[in-house]
Amino acid sequence: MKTTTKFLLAAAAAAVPRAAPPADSDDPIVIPIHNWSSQIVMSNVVGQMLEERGNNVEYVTTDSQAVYESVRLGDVTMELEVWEGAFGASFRAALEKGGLHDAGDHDAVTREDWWYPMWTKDACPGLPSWEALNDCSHLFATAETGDKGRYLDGPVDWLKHGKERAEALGLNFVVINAGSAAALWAEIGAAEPSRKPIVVFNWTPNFAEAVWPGEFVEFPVWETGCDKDPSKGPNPNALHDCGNPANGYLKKAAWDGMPDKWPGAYCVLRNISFTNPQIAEMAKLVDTDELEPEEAAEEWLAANRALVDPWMRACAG
Ligand code: TMO
Repeated sequence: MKTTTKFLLAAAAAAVPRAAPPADSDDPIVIPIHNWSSQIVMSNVVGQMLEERGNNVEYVTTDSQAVYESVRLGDVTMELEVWEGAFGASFRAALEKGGLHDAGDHDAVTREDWWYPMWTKDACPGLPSWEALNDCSHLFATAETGDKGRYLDGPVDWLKHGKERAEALGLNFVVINAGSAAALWAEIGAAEPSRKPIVVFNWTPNFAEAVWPGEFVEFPVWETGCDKDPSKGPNPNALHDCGNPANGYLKKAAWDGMPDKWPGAYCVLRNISFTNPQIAEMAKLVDTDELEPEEAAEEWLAANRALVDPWMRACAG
């Protein structure tokens, strides 16, 4: 009896390689999908990478601000595109409450702000200064905005403070929220034949920079706290009187429970770091080439195995 027990223990020990990392849970890793193309394609790229290594993956369409609360609570496992300009405030708020963490930066440097196609500058040569834009506001007037200029902002879930910025800086513009990213591209496309001056929300990295040369409006430089402390920015009595960061981060965020529950997938997530051109290409495959996001992700992955395979191999069990 004693010998048998010893033998069984030895056999069991031999069968389990000592250095094996704990296996990932079979529960689905929940990846959130939002309403701009690079994020949708990137989420599918990473989802496909995780499925290749045997993880179960589920996609959920969520609001791009509320998602930080969902990650914090573990209802969603990660966020692959935390843009500083649009989501920095929601990300910081969730970090403070606890439950989610910074899972590292992408190589990409981001900017999100008021933007114009280059022909607009021919009509308003003082650009890119915001004060020059304001002096030219009549060029942007429409039937809808009366004698004020029209600024087409992004969908409401991206940036909450466009109207506050216009007020804080005394901008002679009406801020209108687009219903979708597609409405922004339609606005630029419609203005192009007659080179009509327009100012719309845009960002980089994005496919748009390869299609329409343009520039961001230069607002008062972002200072940390400009959204919380009225003394920051040129208007001492107002919040949001700064531009968004001109060299913003693009981070990954993860639920605090992810490293224990899916250590292998978490290792891959940490290794992931995409560049501006790689992210612009993800958007282009959908917005210019009109692929479905899932196909775009397959195509992008096939063209970038040399980049992602080492990230995966480094986390193999
Ligand atoms: C959140 N976005 C990248 C569209 O500005």
